[in-house]
Amino acid sequence: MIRRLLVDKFAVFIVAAGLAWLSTHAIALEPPKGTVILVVSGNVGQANVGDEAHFDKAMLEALAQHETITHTPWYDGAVSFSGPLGRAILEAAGAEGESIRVVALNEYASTIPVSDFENYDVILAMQANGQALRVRDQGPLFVIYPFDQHPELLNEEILMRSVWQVARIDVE
Ligand SMILES: Nc1nc2c(c(=O)[nH]1)N[C@H]1C(S)=C(S)[C@@H](COP(=O)(O)O)O[C@H]1N2
Ligand SMILES: [Mo]
Repeated sequence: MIRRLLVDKFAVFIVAAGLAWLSTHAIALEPPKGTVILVVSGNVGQANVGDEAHFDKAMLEALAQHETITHTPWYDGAVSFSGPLGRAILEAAGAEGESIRVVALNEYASTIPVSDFENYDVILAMQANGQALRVRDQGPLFVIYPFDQHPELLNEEILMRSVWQVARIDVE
């Protein structure tokens, strides 16, 4: 009887330890199968290619998609942008840092405090009005802040962080 009780207690302990481990360790990031469109480097805990976290389109689409309907300096009228939240990408990469360096295909780069992604629903838009953003329309990824929802964001500092044709993120 005592022995049975101890075995049960041990089983409960193992399950609890397992749950505690899961809650602090994200599911491992699978290696990309398709063309890589985003490389997250620097302080990443979920590297899947060397010491970097590489994402193909399907991997970014597998993250929860967020829609932001807003006016921007780049389009006429309000546009519906959609894509993963910046903080979801950082979480998937296991990123740990205060700021990120967001680098575009043409090497334009801008530093974004990670707090922006915590304070606002900033997305890396993959679509505008339901159409995939091609490189010629500022894709494949465009950092979009929710300007209409937070008019205080419409300033030069945030516009500089609105990097289009994003290719890499370095976690600093
Ligand atoms: N890829 C890329 N994104 C970029 C830039 C750039 O040159 N390349 N310029 C930034 C700056 S400095 C600003 S103010 C805004 C607006 O640029 P625009 O006035 O040329 O549209 O986009 C930002 N995003
Ligand atoms: Mo700018």
